[in-house]
Amino acid sequence: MKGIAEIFGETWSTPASLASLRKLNKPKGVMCVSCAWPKPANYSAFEFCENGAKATLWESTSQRCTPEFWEMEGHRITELRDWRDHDLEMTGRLTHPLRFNHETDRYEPVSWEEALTHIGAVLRPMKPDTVVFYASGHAGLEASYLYALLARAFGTNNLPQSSNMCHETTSVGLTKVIGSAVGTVVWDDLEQADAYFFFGQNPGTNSPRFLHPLKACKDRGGKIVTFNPIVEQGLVSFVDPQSPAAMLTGKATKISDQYHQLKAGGDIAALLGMCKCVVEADDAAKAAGKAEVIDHLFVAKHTTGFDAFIARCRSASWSEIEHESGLTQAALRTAAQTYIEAERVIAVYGMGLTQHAHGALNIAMLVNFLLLRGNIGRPGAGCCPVRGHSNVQGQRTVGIAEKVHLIPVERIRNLFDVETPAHDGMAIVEAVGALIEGKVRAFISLGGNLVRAVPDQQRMETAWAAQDLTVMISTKLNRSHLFPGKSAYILPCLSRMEEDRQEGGVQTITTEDSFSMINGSVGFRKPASQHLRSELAIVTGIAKAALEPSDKLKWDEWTADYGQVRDLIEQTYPDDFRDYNARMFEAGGFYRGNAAHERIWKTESGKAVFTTPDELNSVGFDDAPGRFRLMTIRSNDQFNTTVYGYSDRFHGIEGTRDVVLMNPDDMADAGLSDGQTVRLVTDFDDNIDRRLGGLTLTAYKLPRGTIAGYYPECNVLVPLSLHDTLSGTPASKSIPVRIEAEQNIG
Ligand SMILES: Nc1nc2c(c(=O)[nH]1)N[C@H]1C(S)=C(S)[C@@H](COP(=O)(O)OP(=O)(O)OC[C@H]3O[C@@H](n4cnc5c(=O)[nH]c(N)nc54)[C@H](O)[C@@H]3O)O[C@H]1N2
Ligand SMILES: Nc1nc2c(c(=O)[nH]1)N[C@H]1C(S)=C(S)[C@@H](COP(=O)(O)OP(=O)(O)OC[C@H]3O[C@@H](n4cnc5c(=O)[nH]c(N)nc54)[C@H](O)[C@@H]3O)O[C@H]1N2
Ligand SMILES: [Mo]
Repeated sequence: MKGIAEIFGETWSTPASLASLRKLNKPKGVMCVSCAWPKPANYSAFEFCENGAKATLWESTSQRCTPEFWEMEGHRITELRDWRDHDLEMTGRLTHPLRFNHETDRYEPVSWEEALTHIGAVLRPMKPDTVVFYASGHAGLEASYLYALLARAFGTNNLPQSSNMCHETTSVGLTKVIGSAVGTVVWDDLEQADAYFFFGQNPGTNSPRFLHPLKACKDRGGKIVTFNPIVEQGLVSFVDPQSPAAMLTGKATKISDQYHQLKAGGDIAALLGMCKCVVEADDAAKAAGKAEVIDHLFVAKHTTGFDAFIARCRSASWSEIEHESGLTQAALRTAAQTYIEAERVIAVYGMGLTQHAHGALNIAMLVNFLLLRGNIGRPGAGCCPVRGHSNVQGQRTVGIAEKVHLIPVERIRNLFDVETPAHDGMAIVEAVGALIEGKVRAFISLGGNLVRAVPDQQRMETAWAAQDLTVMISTKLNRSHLFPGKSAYILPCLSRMEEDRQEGGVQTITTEDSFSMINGSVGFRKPASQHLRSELAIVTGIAKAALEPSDKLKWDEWTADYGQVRDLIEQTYPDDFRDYNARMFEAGGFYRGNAAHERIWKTESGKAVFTTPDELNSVGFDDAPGRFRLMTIRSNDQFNTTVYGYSDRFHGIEGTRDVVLMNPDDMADAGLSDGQTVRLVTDFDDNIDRRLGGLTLTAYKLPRGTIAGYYPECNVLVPLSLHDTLSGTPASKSIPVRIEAEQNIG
């Protein structure tokens, strides 16, 4: 455990914190509070990564944000708005329910009863569709199911989720082409793949336990090919912390055999180039009487749109492919050759594909690439979107969704006498738009930090504070708390590591990972404060205060025994959750199943779809002199808006996050220099001024025309209306910006 001590300082690695870490991601243990990477059935002694450990220990901090914090000098909320995200976090765990007092400009402690009764009283007379029930992907399946039920019983489908800013492109885009809202691979596939192709996903920082199966792939002679504008250290090499030999010698395994630094938004062209090579190779094989390269049997039986797509591959010119991708024909030919030589290929993707104006087209192109050689729905092959929050996928599975067609309306009616509203609710972009127009009057947030995570943050802050009611169910202080509505509450909840004791005893909660596996999780630590409530208890508390009583809505019984909620989930989704209570502690979790994995395509045509691209890049705006494509990136020292610190060691940036990374040749052409202070100005034609100054220009190995800055600091620059056209996911990886020099002070 030397590594952990080095990372956190000796004080962190107490026996108690080590005991916590040992329980991570094991049956009857606790499911990591960090990301949604799956848990293997054959787990090792320490089934966690540096970041999981960090998130876990962070939650177990001894710092407390008590009511006294709000009484201190300089702690009015208008003053706290000048604090950095990191400093807000460092105040520690919230200990008491709080209500905002506009006269003193501070939060004050309030009893649970008073808080819930008042929240109910404000909600009751409101028009249901003026209220939004947001969820960030932390809360377990039980609390999430009841939260969705609460919203529908209240009369709205306004149930947006953090995935609207994240993998909504997958939910919508992947469903369109293969009929599955989630990835098709399972753990066994990882162990059989001959090659991995990575597009815009960064396992070293965001899902580090993935590095183990990647190393195993390399150990058995497999290949890894990466497409990413930035050289991400985790995709270059890996020292296995679980191998004593590797740790002692520092011997690293090389991860990527090829690393292609394409332009931000260049994936459609890169994939088209590789598909063009596959088509050519297939033609050549046919002419030479050799085995075919395209899996024609599969294509004929399982797909539509092949002919049109192939025609587009043939007609695409190399000059347009090279121009749009920023890669050479030779590089793409090498990558395609690796693809052709591998029998079983897994394509992995993340925010680098989803967060673009044509993100869904990115995903459709990735599927085209896989379909050509039948790489979906057979062992060792498939499509692997890597999810973010630990239960983000599961919350969708159990009803946190704004679209009615995703909801088993009849079962909900039969079980609860609750009539799901017939019209769709709002996803994030629509909800924020409505908020800015003043049409949303109340926001309930089950976790998250929406004000900081959304585009157009400045407009959002003003609009958020103009609401009649804001309710944040949170573990720690964040920027969203600093823009209280007319009535505003912070309701502090247990973290997953903590013991959740209800009338019926200690409760288990469940989560779903990126591979659709359901796992039980039992918290065991002493709660950070005796005033905390579980997320489920807070949800049922609001429900009881805001809704008419009904025999069928047994909020108290459900709170006493979460097993009853699992029974209801099973009755609502019988295909997914068979024998739920009995199976939730199976090693590695139980599989919810996935039709596309069995080559059953739940698309309109009943087939997997080849999509002919009508765009060659995913950015949705034209290049122009002085206009750059800004990617907003993560450091390994943050979890979304939670900034642990200022050491981004994988990118080599220390001590600050106020930087713009830029190719040195671009800098020279623009008359700028390394170390200079600049401001970014969004170059988007909607007459809204968006700018961010005080950034240090930093020379970095990036493709020309592509620059990078940190999320969430750069969110003021993202236009709300620039999002994936199909799914509404904000285009956080290609924002059109200009760079202006600022006067250097001193
Ligand atoms: N430590 C840590 N872990 C996390 C999180 C965290 O913040 N910190 N966040 C969690 C959440 S909610 C999520 S959704 C996931 C996010 O995990 P990822 O999906 O990995 O998301 P990002 O790091 O935002 O971006 C991934 C990569 O896309 C690349 N990229 C940017 N633009 C393009 C492009 O146009 N094409 C290609 N091919 N690549 C591009 C970036 O350089 C980056 O390496 O991680 C989860 N895990
Ligand atoms: N520019 C730009 N914007 C982005 C992105 C990007 O790459 N670039 N990424 C997007 C993505 S992928 C996502 S998922 C969103 C994230 O958006 P959100 O999910 O809204 O934000 P988080 O930062 O994950 O939320 C952190 C807060 O959640 C609370 N919290 C933590 N743990 C728990 C818990 O167990 N229970 C409860 N109730 N609360 C808890 C804490 O108060 C903490 O401050 O941001 C999106 N925004
Ligand atoms: Mo995410």
